[in-house]
Amino acid sequence: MRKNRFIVHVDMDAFFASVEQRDNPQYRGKPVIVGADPKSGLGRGVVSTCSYEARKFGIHSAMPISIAYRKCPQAIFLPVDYQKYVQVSGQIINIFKDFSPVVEQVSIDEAFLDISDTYKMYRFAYEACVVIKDRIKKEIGLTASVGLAPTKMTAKIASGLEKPDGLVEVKKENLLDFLWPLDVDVLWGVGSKTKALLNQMGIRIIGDLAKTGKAGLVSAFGKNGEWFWEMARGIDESEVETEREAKSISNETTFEKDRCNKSLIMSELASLCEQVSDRLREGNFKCRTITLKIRLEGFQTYTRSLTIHEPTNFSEVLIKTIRKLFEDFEVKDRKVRLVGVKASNLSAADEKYLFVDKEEIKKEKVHKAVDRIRQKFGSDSIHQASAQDIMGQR
Ligand code: TTP
Ligand code: MG
Repeated sequence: MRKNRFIVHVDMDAFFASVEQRDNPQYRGKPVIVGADPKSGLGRGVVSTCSYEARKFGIHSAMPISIAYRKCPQAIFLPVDYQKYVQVSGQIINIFKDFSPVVEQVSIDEAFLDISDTYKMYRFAYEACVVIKDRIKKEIGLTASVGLAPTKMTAKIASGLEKPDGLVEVKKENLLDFLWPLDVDVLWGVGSKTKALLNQMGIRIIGDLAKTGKAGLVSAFGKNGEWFWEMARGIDESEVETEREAKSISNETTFEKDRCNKSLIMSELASLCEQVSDRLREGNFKCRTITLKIRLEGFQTYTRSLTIHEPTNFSEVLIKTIRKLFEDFEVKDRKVRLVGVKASNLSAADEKYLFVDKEEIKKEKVHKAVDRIRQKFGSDSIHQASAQDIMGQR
């Protein structure tokens, strides 16, 4: 029989805002909002996060900054100091590595640890979690919320239950009692559409799912249906992945004013393609799927994707694909508020593909040379001639 698993999920509390409160004692105990410049209520862009004091005013991540300003004009508004938070994140990950070599960083402030083989020096896995929290508090000066459970998904749910500064353990023998009363939308893969469908089928809590036949769930939701059925029985074999690969690379821009001039929008998209292409090459990736994101005035957001045959990290291929997606998207007379470009379906750039012709190899060399020039003289010093050509074809 498989040994007991002890999976830990750690999620820092109000991460960006807590770092700012740590570094500026005068902000402690006050509503702090990290994100776009509110410009006295006229600002564009969104809230990245806010302190728990600000949450009492109904403010949350991804809320337009203008609305946050309206709800709490007296709050302390701060810009995102991403570099600082990345550095703090690295220090926290180093602490985790003292507890287990099996650490999976999920985002800037979140990680899974598998402590099944290493917790014994603390006697109990729960005790190891207490020490993890203590060390983060003493050495980093921040609070974290921790979930401990036999499966990854349950550990993640548990860490969110008693935020901030929470610690929740779900024991193997209590797993189903813990899961069954919870709303189905806590499950990975259940978004608002799936939730509505499940509700139509009379399934509201995980316990309802457990009573539903596997075949019915699979016919309604395909592979996900199988996963829902397993989850409802506490079956989740997913492992903590030590070397998690980047799943996608994306860049986006919110315009200062909503735009309807198509050539200006396309020019911004071309520049985003260049940024994504740079980041792909920096990470030694190629992508096959390219996604255009458009947010119109009024906040309706659309995405359109194309998967190409040959993996690429060339900006001109990204631009050509995005251009096609943009032309096929009917903006009509509507104004555009935000555009984004995402590269996914990633593979290692070094992977050798059959039938790569000499022309491709030559292009690769040109791109590498352009990268070197950009590194030396700055990113605006040189643009792909072909990127300009594509722009010029309008
Ligand atoms: P979260 O862990 O989702 O949020 P949080 O740490 O601020 O608060 P909580 O106590 O609820 O965990 O995200 C971590 C950081 O990622 C957050 O501090 C800021 C950033 N972030 C954004 O920039 N935009 C977003 O929409 C979200 C959700 C997070
Ligand atoms: Mg967090």
